[in-house]
Amino acid sequence: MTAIPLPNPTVPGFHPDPSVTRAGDDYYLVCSSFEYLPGLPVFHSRDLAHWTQIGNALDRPGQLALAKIPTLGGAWAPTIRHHDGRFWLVVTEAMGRGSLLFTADRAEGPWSDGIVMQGVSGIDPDIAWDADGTCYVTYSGLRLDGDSPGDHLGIQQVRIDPETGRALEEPRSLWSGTGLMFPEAPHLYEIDDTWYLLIAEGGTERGHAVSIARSTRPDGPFEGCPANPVLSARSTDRPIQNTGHADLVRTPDGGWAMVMLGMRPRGLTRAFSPMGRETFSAPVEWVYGWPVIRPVEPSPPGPPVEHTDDFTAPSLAPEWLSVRTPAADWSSLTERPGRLVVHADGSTMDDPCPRFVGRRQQHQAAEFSVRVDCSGGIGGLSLRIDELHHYDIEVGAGVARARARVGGIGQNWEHPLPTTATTTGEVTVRIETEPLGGTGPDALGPDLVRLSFETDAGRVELAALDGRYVSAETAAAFTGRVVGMYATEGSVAFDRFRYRGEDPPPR
Ligand code: 6LW
Repeated sequence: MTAIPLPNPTVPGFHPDPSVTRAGDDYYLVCSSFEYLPGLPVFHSRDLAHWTQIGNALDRPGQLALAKIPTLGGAWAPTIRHHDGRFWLVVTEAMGRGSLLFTADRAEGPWSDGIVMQGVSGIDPDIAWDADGTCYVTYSGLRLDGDSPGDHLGIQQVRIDPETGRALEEPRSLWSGTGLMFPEAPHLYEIDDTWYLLIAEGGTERGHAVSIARSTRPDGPFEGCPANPVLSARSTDRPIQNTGHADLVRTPDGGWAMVMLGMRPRGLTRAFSPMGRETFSAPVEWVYGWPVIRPVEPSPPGPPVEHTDDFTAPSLAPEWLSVRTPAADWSSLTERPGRLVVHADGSTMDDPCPRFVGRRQQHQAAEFSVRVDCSGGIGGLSLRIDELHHYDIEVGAGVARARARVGGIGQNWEHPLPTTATTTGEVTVRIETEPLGGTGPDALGPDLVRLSFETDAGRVELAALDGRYVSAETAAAFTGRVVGMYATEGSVAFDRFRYRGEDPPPR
């Protein structure tokens, strides 16, 4: 078992379905990204504890076709592997073209344009090779399209030609867990001449679990571990819930570790997770040829984290995200040096392709602020789960406006802007999330979301809203909060973006 202290969360903020691979002394981790571009964030580490985002695997037009992808669809559950001197990445473009295969000489990229894996018709593809070089793709047989969407054929496997992505045979069914619903997230490993099949089952909600089986062959038959599920937080009061969708990796000190997704629900009944599914990790020890994983517990909260962006770099940092369309198509870092200029097309945050550039909320107590020059339009900051669940603070046309949209129901709060602000256009807008900790009826939600603006006449809070309605469970979202700048009219210039986050002690 590794002696490396693995912090939890390991990669905070909405980073679900993690997959990790080792290349020499370097580790690389990727996560799902759904309707966001650029797709599939890529992280690097040398110790599995400290991760730095080094880019996004799918950062060019054409690698992902998201423009018409419905909410919930998009880039689901990648697997990254290093094999034969190359990096390989398989992922499902859910509700789109299906399962895709990408390669790169370096994990930083550039990655290939991607090919559709003909004959792989499910989700959560894994890619593995045997000693002879035969390539196996193992996947969850969940049907998302075709004649009977929602049908589930269990864990499936085909041999493929890795150069063309084409299946070389009809799929076969493999061991599919202990009988819990939704066997998925398979990963295949050869460890000391034994083949292991790791899967998730129980569904990605509070019943999520990790189970494992082993065989002498990569195509089975597999024998399930007598201790399955080997990891789950179901029916416990642990602060970290939904643990599942795991991947195994050897650690620098010769031990083993597992990364997986989890959630940090809060509120009186611990029902709401503002940041959605995040990446966690745990040490693994092997007993009688089976992995033993201790329950995933949160690390003691660290000091506050601060990020600033003055938009002086030639391109946006990799953490910045847009929704379904690339930010480069309608924003500029050169028109007004030191500012991000966003050109509106009339879309708002209620639309599928808003002119929005955001980053993940990564701490339970978070503050986002940005200075807005609204002399040329209307824009501001939005805290977004999706187009039906978002809280916004915007300025322009002489007015500051807070907007709440929950399931399409909307409410606005308005306040005139001081004339100085209207002429200079310079207003700072702010979104703060304040975790609730009490036990009274006012603590049902996970936090309060405060929407305010500030001019030289002072700060005005327009609304303080219940955060449960912009949480993953309420929105039935696979993502989590993304907070960022948007424009709905004209052109709006942003600078002095500030993020400050910290986590209160776990409840
Ligand atoms: C992912 C699958 C899942 O492909 O959700 O609920 C999908 N389980 O493993 C998106 O995260």
